[in-house]
Amino acid sequence: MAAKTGVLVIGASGQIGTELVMGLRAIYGNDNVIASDLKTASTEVLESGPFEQLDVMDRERLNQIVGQYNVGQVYLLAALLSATAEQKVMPAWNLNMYGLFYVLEMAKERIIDKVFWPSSIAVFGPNTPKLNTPQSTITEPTTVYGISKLAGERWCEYYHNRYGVDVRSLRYPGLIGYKSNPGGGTTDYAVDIFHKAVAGTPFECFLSENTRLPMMYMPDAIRATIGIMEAESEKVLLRSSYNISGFDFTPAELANEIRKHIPEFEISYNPDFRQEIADGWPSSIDDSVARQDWNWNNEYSLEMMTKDMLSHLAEKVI
Ligand code: NAD
Ligand code: AKB
Repeated sequence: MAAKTGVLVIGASGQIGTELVMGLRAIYGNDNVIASDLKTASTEVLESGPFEQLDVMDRERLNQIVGQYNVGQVYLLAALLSATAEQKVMPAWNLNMYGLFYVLEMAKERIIDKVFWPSSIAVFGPNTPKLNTPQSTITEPTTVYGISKLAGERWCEYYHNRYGVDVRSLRYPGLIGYKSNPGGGTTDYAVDIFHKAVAGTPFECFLSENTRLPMMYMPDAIRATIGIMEAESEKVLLRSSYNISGFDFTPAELANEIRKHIPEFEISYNPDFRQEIADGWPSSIDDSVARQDWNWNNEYSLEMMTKDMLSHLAEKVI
């Protein structure tokens, strides 16, 4: 049988997908990486390779695309994130769980070979140790998003142990990138703040000034994602999900970092319902298990990320 050369990204028009598709195309070739989403993709994604409109809940269409492109690997990014999920509880649960089941079932049936599915720091909750949160610790999430991610982790491990499914997963912290806007999370402020800073507009933050959260710059997140998928199977010892970490900061610290480049930048604080979500999450993450098992290493610091974000966004404004 011919090798399955297709790589399908589901949810490719979102914050991560927009950048992951381009990273995968650089490795596997433009024609082999199929972007798919409910909504259309960025110009860069549309112009560089195939795009298919897909609702992951439509199993027939999913099967058809997988067959048509001889898909071996699926990156499943479609989900409702923490803030949106609190407004749309059942739709979030259904998408976040059934999307995963449909893809895991295809892997169980050996229609596809390998699955990437992202978890989140949202699997932790208010009873979890907040500082340097370890890989294995209390996971008692209090949001529908966190509950769906924790259940997803358990199902990934179950499908691996019971059916030999090659599924790999990372608990992403809040991700920051300049190529696309975030899609309804609690960490979104850390992207929005840069757009306001570059536009010369004051920023009103929906989290309080001292809310410390773990974050990561998108290039590191893309490297980690492709890194765990490329790692030898024997090295991926955890088939639930790995902690990964970049850096952590509070809104006030991020504003100060931005002021090193834009001294007149102004920030004010008006916490809303997302504050409670953030208060239940860790402040920093211990990712030593990922470092040990498959050699994960982050590259970007808060300082490097801030400089890079501002220079790329300034180019867009010009
Ligand atoms: P996003 O909201 O920006 O993108 C999700 C994409 O999925 C959107 O383009 C949306 O149109 C698409 N989508 C929604 N419903 C769909 C459906 N039924 N069928 C097909 N596509 C559908 O999210 P993101 O930030 O890119 O996150 C991707 C994944 O990573 C999610 O599972 C999320 O939980 C996880 N994650 C993200 C972060 C982060 O900071 N961005 C952190 C932790 C985990
Ligand atoms: C969110 O805020 O919902 C996401 C996440 C950390 O999972 N960015």
